[in-house]
Amino acid sequence: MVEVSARLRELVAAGRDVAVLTGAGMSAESGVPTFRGQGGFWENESFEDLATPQGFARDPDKVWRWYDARRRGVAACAPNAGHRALAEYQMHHPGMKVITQNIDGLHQAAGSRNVVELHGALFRVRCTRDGMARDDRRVPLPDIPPRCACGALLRPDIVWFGEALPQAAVEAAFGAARRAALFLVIGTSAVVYPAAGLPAIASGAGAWVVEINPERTAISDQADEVLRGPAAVVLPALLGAVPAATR
Ligand code: BJW
Repeated sequence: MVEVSARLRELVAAGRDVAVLTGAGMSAESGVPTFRGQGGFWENESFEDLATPQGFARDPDKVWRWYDARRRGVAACAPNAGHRALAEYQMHHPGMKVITQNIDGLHQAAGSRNVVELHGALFRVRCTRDGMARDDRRVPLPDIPPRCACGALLRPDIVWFGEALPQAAVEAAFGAARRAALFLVIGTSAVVYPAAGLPAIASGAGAWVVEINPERTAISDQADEVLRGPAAVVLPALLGAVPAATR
């Protein structure tokens, strides 16, 4: 049973200017590991080695072996009930904006449209010579490290620490946060910027900010409402209550 305020119920039913920001916890129940905390990637791995341009320059083989393993892991995962609830809600409210820090593509696999990917995509590669990106769903990769047809190294099309986020995605995300009447922050520890700044932008522009997370986070105190629980349980309960007339 998920207790929600009357205000939240009204905003969900109205479905106007709804935006969501998702993080690794969104995909936890699909079997994709999170980054921080128990069992998270950064518990046993060094992000400096695996998720920085310097780490890649030092040892592209090591970085690619890690990403190849993650590609294999995610390829075996499916969207969970939380992804599906968001996608279904968006079908009834096409203006809803899904902004994600996740690179796993599970929102799209569930049917969400126009997903704003702030940190790139796991199944996309980019040439280190000309910067051209393209989809690459081969699992496992036949060669590590993979090379472009031009002979240059390919890299994952993912935003590593210290790198700029894609400009179009940043503009779309900040625009949606400024316009939002309801802003859901789902499954993120909210410590990685600039994404972690979006709830404050939304709040400053008048949105009702709701955190959905089983644990307390860096933005819990800023949220207008907190729903403590896993995304795959809370989202169907919250968004499944769309009034019959709008279904
Ligand atoms: C559940 C659940 C369930 C569990 N249901 N919930 C301002 C202040 C301080 C520092 C900075 C700043 N601005 C920039 C920085 C530096 C840096 C940064 O933020 N560092 C901080 C860590 C201190 N930011 C950057 O470097 C960014 N770049 C940048 O700012 O560039 C500036 C620039 C401009 C112009 C030119 C050049 C540069 C880039 C950040 C890129 C982040 N990339 C990563 C890794 C990519 C590698 C990969 O994935 O392969 O993206 S880091 C990692 O963290 C990943 C994630 O997207 C990101 C966020 O993590 P997330 O999603 O929050 O996951 P967790 O694990 O932290 O949390 C999971 C949550 O789920 C928990 O709360 C659980 O409780 C919850 N949960 N089960 C719901 N079932």
